[in-house]
Amino acid sequence: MTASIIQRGLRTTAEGILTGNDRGTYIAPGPHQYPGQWNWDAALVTIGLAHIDPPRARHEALQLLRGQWRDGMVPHIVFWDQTESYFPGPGVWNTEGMAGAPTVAVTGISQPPVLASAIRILHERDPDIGFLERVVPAIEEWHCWLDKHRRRRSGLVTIFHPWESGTDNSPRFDDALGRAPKADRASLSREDTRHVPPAQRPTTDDYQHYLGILETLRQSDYRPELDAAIFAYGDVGFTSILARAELDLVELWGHLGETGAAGRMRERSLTAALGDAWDPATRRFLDQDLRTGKPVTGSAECLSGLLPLYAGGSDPDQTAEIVNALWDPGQFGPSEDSPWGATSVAKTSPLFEPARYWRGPVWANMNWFLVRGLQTEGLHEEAARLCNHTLDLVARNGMFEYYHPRTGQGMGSRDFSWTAALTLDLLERQ
Ligand code: 2M8
Repeated sequence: MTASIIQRGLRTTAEGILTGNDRGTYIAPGPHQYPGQWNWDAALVTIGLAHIDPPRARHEALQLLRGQWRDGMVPHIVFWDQTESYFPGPGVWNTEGMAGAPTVAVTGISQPPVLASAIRILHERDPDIGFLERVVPAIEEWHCWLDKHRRRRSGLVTIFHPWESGTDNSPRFDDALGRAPKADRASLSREDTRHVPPAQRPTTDDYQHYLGILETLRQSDYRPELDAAIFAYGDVGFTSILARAELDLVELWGHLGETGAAGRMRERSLTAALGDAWDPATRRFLDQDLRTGKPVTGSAECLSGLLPLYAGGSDPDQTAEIVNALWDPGQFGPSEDSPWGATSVAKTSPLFEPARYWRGPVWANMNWFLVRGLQTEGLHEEAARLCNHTLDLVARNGMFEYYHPRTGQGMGSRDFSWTAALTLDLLERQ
């Protein structure tokens, strides 16, 4: 088959998936399992829709912002369907009536802020000043909230729950999670393992901790002080995504005739925090556990530690190190017995599990962030290589939530929205 026929096929499939997952009020992450609008999923979907249906893309972004809390926080899930077929659903989060909560049911925590970057891509495809006037001030409020409430002095952005990272059961959280309270096993009514084999999902023990943290957060209406949060984790991945989003927000303010000076200052401070997170011994950017006050050495083995490349926050030496790790067959890169990358955990790590969720499988969104980072650094050949590698994986195996690095087999949810959306974007970046 010629390349153009394959590309056309990918485009048609991706469009079909986004249409199929469209619930009207929002686009679900997949056909089953995730009945709600997830924060960074919605932003990534907006990027895909920018190429095929800009008005629908604008709708998706506006809907996500309808879930914004009065203090500026944009939640990790907006439960448009009020369903309990997801655990933990709106009845567990129970935000209704809390001070500052939106009228729609939502969660009390956030997720990586990709939205400004998505809207910049959308605006480049299909400018709409009226839309920017609605969304840019709202995103500014969200970024201000993160700056004010989730940063200790000039440190990394602090997350209060592994779910805020988007890379939920990444092994870098194991120690901090292990110290967190545990909910009763009987209080779990997991729905995820009805859809996906348990071996591909977080363990019951993980879920007990997830719920334990949620219960503690709920006691303070999800707004504990930084020093009181039971799980307080400085996240290089989240910080990198925010740093990039700040730059994109400044650009968007420019279209509205404003300087966006505050965003530029925040971006400088975030990039400086990333610089401080560089560890010369492991030659990696390391997360920081605020409860122990120590860097998390295990984060050196996780792909999110390469995201300063996406932020433009690495110097030439660090960039070379990241690119090397990305392709190194012993680390995150393709190898003879494991031809698909980038793995979410380094293959040499004792914690690498090729089929378990964020502990080894390949994810299209992580590859997309890295493609964007390589492009920004002017490493166009490397960017094209990773872009084509990702499209090849998707073309051979379908648009899944994540992929087995040895076989390329799709796992988790089939017909996954962000994989479809980012395929559309990657096709434009080839
Ligand atoms: C996964 O997270 C949710 C909890 O938020 C879950 O496992 O139930 C993660 O992959 C997250 O990054 C993603 O946004 C969400 C929906 O796709 O699923």
